[in-house]
Amino acid sequence: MMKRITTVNAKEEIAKLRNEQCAEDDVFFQAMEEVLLSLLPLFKSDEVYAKSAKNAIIRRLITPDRVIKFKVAWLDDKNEIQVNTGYRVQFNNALGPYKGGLRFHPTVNEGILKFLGFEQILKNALTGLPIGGAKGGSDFDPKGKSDFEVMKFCSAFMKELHKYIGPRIDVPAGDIGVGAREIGYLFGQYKSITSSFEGILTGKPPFFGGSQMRTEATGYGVIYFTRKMLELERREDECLKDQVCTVSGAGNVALHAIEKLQHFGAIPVSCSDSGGTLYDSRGVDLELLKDLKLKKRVSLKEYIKVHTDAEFTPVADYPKDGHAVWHIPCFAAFPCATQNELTAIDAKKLIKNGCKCISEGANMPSTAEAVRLILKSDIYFAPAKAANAGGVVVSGFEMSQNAAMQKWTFDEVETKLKATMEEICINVSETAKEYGVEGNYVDGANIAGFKRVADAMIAEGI
Ligand code: NDP
Ligand code: 2IT
Repeated sequence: MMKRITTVNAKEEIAKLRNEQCAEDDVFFQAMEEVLLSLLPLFKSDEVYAKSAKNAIIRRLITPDRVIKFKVAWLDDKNEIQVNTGYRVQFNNALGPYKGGLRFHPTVNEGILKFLGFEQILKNALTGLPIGGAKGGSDFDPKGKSDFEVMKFCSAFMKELHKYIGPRIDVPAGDIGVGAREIGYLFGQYKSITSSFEGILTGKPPFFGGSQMRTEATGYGVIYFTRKMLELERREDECLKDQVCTVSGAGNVALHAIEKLQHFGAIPVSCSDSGGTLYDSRGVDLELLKDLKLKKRVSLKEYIKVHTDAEFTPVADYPKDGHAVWHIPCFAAFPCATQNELTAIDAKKLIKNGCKCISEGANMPSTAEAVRLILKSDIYFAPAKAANAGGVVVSGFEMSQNAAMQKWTFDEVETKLKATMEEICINVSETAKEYGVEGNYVDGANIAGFKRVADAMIAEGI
């Protein structure tokens, strides 16, 4: 008789892997466990996927194709040699070239990149575009480094990475600590090593073939997704207008989510960085935030020197096991900083304060326990791999433009982004309904993404 994947053997699969791996992999297991548990309704009802045990789809999906780890030696401004570790996790290319961002942050290790690469496979599958899943980066900390040091680090990083990437092989992009500046330096070094001007990265500045609105894409996409979800689930059109919203993070995703919220008449009142949380009850001053965080690259604390009524809560004063930003009453909450930044304590507070909607801009910002609590409440919950797909969607558009030697206008890209985010939302909602978990966008996103990748993996054999 055919072996069916049941709750027991999905969990066995996780336990087996847990034994083989190190503690660094905690976040990877968190991401995997959520997906495997979401897939149970699919395994129960669909014969093709029940056969996935035979095809070893799960085992193949959770094992990266390869993990590339390399030394990055670079010269700082004092002419001293610094050494960091670089990585590229090429996870799965069943649907297209490996695709996913690069993260430069001191916390980066193989486990974090495996979690991000794994999530990226399913996210990219949800976009409907021909892209596989990958992630990379380094434990290099761009904070406090001069422009010149960042350039030298990027050059040293690309000296090794260039061997493994290509427009049809693997196309990295940005993530935490990697924005247009870093992508420019990385592109320049690739070009200088290979003499080839090609689309090996996305998020490039426009003169290197970068797409219009890639910078804004993730943040804008989150808001388009949220509006569609609220329209489908609450049957309300102007659902965000005049509503108080809380946002965490103060980087690329957070600031553009704030921008789009303001565009739709919502009142984003917060943001946060690694130093603490800013609360401005009248609505945040986005121009000032962009100046402080994107141009001057200083702490959010500087904001209250200009707006003296606003409040800044340093991390040291956060509630135990919680984050100040989620304790501000709101209609909708948008975690846009980093993984596990919304805990069970925070979820309870959001529920108690009458929050109606949570949309994840960051990757896996809610802990597993927080997600369980939120799904049991009446909050509409948009999981990261669906809600924050806008960035990689426009990356996919950039790859199309590069391949065709074309340039699309800002409006063209935004129209296509909005349509794609709405399609993803409808697909996730309908998949959840089809598998008997109506309204559960976590299961809907995991099942819809998995089906697309699994179909390709079964079709290609081993
Ligand atoms: P940025 O580097 O532009 O901004 C990150 C922000 O989060 C900064 O404000 C930073 O604070 C804060 N932050 C980072 N790490 C921590 C931490 N450990 N504790 C507290 N605060 C932290 O990154 P992005 O905005 O690009 O990325 C934010 C999230 O969105 C990440 O989860 C990323 O994976 C995800 N994402 C990004 C996409 C993109 O296109 N860029 C696409 C899809 C998802 P500080 O300013 O002090 O450093
Ligand atoms: O997490 C993500 O989706 C990203 N950092 C963007 C990836 C990409 O290739 O644009």
